[in-house]
Amino acid sequence: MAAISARLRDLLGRGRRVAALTGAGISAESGVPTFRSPGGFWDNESLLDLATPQGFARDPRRVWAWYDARRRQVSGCAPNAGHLALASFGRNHPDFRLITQNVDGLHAAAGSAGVILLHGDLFRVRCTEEGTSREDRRVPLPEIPPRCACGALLRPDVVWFGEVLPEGAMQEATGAARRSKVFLSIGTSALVYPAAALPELAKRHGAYLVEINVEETPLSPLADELILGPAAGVLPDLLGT
Ligand code: BV8
Repeated sequence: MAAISARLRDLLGRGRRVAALTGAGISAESGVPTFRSPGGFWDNESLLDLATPQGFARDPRRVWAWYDARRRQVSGCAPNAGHLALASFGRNHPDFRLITQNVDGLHAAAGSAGVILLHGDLFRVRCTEEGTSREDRRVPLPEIPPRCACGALLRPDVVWFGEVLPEGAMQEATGAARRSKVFLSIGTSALVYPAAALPELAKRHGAYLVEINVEETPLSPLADELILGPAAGVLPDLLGT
């Protein structure tokens, strides 16, 4: 098992003002492909065709075929020990804040409450005319691309590249990062902004910055502690849950 310092164990034992940012890596052991690892989502599809408003405008059918396939894939996945450890830690520490870039809903499925969703939700859709958003868990979708009752195209209610993040979520996330005494960056390549700026922000405000990943990332040199290992194996030990 990966080495964990006595200092970190002491800080987490006290458990005050802990915050965590998760990325696709925490869902890898649930069977959800990551984006940038080999065999990941971006492997054979281009980012710009699938995760941008321009790509959607150009070919909504192609984008929805990709999201429908992801919805189907994710609906067959269950939270893993990493998700469950964070949910348990959150129940025992009311000031714990969990921030995620993931849209797979596995933190909520594991029992985490109040998850800050930076990039939206795979199982919510938004009307391109009315702007209204609602839950839609139909798998597979009955028609591609799906349409609103008003006749307009529906889009996935996620944040694409070039789109601003939900204002409330970003405010909550930056507040949590500033206040944190321990900031855990878990399973993220730390490449996508503004989410990737959160660990740096936490550190600037005095947090003990911990990175949990199976490989080093651009964040690693800044981290006070790097724990190399799979999240599902590291987190139950690290969080004592
Ligand atoms: C924004 C959609 C303001 C939802 C995603 C030019 C023009 C416009 C913007 C930009 C620009 N240049 C840069 C930007 C900013 C841009 C950006 O950061 N680009 C990067 C690529 C350089 N950001 C944006 O556009 C954001 N908006 O800035 O708005 C603005 C507006 C207009 C103009 C200018 C600025 C929007 C960002 C959100 C994009 N949407 N997805 C979806 O369909 O999912 S991002 C996509 O990447 C995913 O959502 C994911 O959340 C995110 C980050 O990826 P990770 O989660 O880190 O996953 P990844 O595969 O990369 O890494 C997995 C990691 O896990 C690896 O490190 C691996 O080692 C590790 N791992 C694997 N297995 C395990 C593990 N770790 C632990 N255990 C394991 N078992």
